[in-house]
Amino acid sequence: MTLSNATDWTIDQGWAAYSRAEHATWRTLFSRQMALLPRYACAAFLDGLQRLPIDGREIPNFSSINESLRAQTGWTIVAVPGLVPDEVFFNHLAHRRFPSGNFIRSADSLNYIEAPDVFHDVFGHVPMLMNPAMADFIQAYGEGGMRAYQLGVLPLLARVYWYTVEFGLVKESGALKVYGAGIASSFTETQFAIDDPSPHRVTFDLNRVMRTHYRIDDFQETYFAIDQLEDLLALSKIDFAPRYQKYRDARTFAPGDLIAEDRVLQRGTGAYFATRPAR
Ligand code: HBI
Ligand code: FE
Repeated sequence: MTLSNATDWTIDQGWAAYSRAEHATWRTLFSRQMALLPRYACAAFLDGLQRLPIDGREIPNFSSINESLRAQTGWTIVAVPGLVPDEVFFNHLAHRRFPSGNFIRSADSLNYIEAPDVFHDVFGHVPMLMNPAMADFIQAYGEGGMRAYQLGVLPLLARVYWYTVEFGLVKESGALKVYGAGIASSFTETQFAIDDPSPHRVTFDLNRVMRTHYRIDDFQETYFAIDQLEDLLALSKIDFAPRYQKYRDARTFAPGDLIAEDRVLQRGTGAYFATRPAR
C-alpha cells in the first residue's frame, strides 16, 4: 500500500509500475468473469462494460476509463490505496468521483480480498456507473452518507448500499440478473447468488433492507431484487430523514431472516450457511 499525503486520500494510479504478474492476475480474473457474466449479469452491466476500455489484456488505465465514463454520466474514478474513511468516501461520491483501489489481489488468493482492489472497483463498479440510474443513486448515497453519519444512523443507509450497489439483483425478462459489484466481480458469488438453493431471494423493499444486517466476509444469506434499474433513480430522490426517525430504534433482522411482509421470490434452504455461522 502506498501512503497517501492528500486529505482526499487520492494517489496516482501508478499504471506503469504494475508488474507482468499483476497484469496476468487481471487477465485471469477477467476471463473467469467473462465466462459467466453474459449469462448472469443484467444487460446494463454488459452494455456498460462493452462501451468502456476495459478488456482482458491488462489492468486498465484510469485516465482512458475516465474519458468514456465522464462523457457518459459525468463520473470519474480516482485511485486510492484501499478503504478510505467514510466521510472521505462520501465526499468523493457526492462529487461523482468513485474511489478505486489501485492495487490488485495476489495470484494465490483470487477469491479473497480484504479491501476493494482494482478488479472489484473497476470491473465490478464502473460498468454500472455508465448507467444513468446507478450514476444518480451513488451520488445521492454520497450526499446522504454525511447526513446519516451525523445523525448516527449510518448503518441504516449503508445496508441499502450493500444490498443494491454491492449485492443487488434485478429482474429481467422473468429471470434474476446480477448488477451488484460485489457479485459481478466474484467468480464464486456470481454462481451462488443466482443458482445456489441456499440463499433467500426477496423483492427489494427499502424499509425492510434498512433494518437487515449483512455478512461482510461470506456469501449473502438473502439477495434483494429490484424490478428494474430505474427503481434506483426513485430511491435516489427519497428523503430518508423520516425513515431514520422511524427505524433508528426499530428491531433489526438477521441476514437469513424472512418476515411476513416479504415478497419472497425463492425461499432459500440455508444449506450453505448451516455450516458457516455468522460472526
Ligand atoms: N472506501 N475505497 C473505499 N471503498 C468503499 O467501498 C468504501 C470505503 N470507505 C467506506 C465504505 N466503503 C463504507 O463503509 C461506506 O459505504 C459506509
Ligand atoms: Fe464495492
